[in-house]
Amino acid sequence: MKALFVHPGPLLYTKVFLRLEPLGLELVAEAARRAGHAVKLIDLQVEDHNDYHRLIAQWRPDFIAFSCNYLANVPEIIDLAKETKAVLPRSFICVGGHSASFTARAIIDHGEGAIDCVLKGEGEAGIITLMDAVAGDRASVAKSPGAVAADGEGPPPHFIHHLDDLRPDRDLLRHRRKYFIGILDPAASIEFSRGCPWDCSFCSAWTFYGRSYRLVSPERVVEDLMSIREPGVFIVDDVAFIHAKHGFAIGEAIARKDIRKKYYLETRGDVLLRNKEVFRFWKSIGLEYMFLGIEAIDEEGLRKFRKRVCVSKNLEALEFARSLGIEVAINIIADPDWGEERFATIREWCMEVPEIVNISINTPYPGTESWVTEERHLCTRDYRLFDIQHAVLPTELPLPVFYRELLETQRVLFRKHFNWRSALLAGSEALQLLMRGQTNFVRGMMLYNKTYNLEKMLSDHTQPVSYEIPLPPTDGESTLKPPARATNLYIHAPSERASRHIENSTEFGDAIGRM
Ligand code: B12
Ligand code: SF4
Repeated sequence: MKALFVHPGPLLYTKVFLRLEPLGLELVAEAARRAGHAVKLIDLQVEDHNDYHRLIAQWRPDFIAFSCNYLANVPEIIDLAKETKAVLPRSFICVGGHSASFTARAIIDHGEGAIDCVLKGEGEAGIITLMDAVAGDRASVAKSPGAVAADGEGPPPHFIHHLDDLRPDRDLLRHRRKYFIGILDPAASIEFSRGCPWDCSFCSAWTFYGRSYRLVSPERVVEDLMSIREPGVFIVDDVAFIHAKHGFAIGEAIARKDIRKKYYLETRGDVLLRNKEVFRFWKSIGLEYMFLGIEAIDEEGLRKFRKRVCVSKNLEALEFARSLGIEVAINIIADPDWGEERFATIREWCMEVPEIVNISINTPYPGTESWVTEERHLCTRDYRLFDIQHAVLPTELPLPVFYRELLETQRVLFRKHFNWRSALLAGSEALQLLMRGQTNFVRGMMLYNKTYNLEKMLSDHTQPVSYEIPLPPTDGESTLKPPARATNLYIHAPSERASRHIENSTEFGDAIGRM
């Protein structure tokens, strides 16, 4: 079959701070290619809908697969599927990815016949069986593992056998120089591990992968890295280097091969403190930027999110990262019940720390525990607003005042960051980027005010809504109180505690862990 894999358009962040290669889709596409299908990939973060329609008209694929990691992309994907079905009525259209897995039935319903199937879970595992069913007996589609179709649902999705078996088809991308993260421009993405053994209430990484945590071997990582041409590398792992041994083994293999890259990764404060030597070593081989999900600066907030880490540990982690000379970005979650005073306190705190601070808004997501435990009612069901930059729960302050405070806080932080960047621009790195023809980073910075703008944020709430996110369940499940295990949220079934590869000291060892 001729199979087209499609990544939807840009998100708010993507326009300013980063735009990453669609690694998950490259992996799924490569699995299909290896099974003998002709494969193409289009990324609408860097191409537009006209390019998509032109490709559809010229190549006339039999199988079109959309990647839907983010809820905010759901309406775009549904409209594209409908437009495609109108011109290629015999094509088979499927949607997969993180968010699609948690909203599968709703996506089929919104599609009104245009979407033949949602494939839940890890795409590499399910795509071949699904494509075999499509090429052979379409009536058996609904029996494929992970498949949800109008006429039924298959058994739960399988895990792939081993992460080392996977290869992303990096050559499928037509505009590789368009991917960047901050000053790492251009940047490629790579995976060292998959899944997360923690269970924060606002996050769906653990419910998607059944709280499993699997590793790619150092040999395989190095092989993949050697095929990457970009000087910058974004490590996509939810929590990098949970296991010191694994982190060292990869780092040493990289040093032996003398691979020189600049890296960006995300991790937790407690992991950073527990594995200091690993991060120190990684600094010596090119680790330049790190993202720490701090989320709250008070114990109550951390407890609410079930981060299983305390404020003092997070602050100690920041100290340590600073001492290594790594540039750190952190995230703080603003709650819709915040008032002006709370924003002012956060602004003050953020100005005191040298880190780049990102502020997101507490947003319950399908697949997270907060989705079923949140007692406040959603004030919008527009998928496009579920991007943690818009308030989907009622705000205590009038909405325009809440956004004014939020944007003011973000702007203060951006200016703090941008001043520093401006200095760079005048002299060194950014200028070098421009001279090499890499304009992503500089262009992103220039789009900041246009993207993060009060009028625009407010008008986003008044747009006509074609598709509404389904409401959280009300039949008993919604009475779950943390730390109750929301077992029926899982996409991949959870495995035994022993297979989660996490040390007791991390999970249960401190005061927060027992709460
Ligand atoms: C990079 C990234 C981003 C980037 C995206 C940049 C870009 N597009 O250029 C940025 C920073 C913008 C971002 C933002 C957000 N992200 Co994010 N992000 C990631 C991250 C770190 C890596 C994604 C990745 O490449 N993964 C590796 C590949 C291999 O996995 P994958 O893409 O999921 O693909 C697999 C499956 O999903 C599936 N699949 C994917 N596509 C398809 C297609 C088909 C047809 C099929 C069958 C299967 C399939 O198969 C793939 C292979 O197994 C993940 C964490 C992670 N480790 O996955 C979080 C993650 C996806 N993000 C998440 C979240 C919550 C967000 C945010 C809401 C806030 C936040 N906490 O960061 C925002 C808001 C986005 C929005 N506006 O809606 C969640 C889940 C999203 C959700 N729907 O619940 C994740 C899992 C992180 C987490 N632990 O919370 N994110
Ligand atoms: S540690 Fe990070 S990835 Fe893991 S559950 Fe918590 S927020 Fe999600």
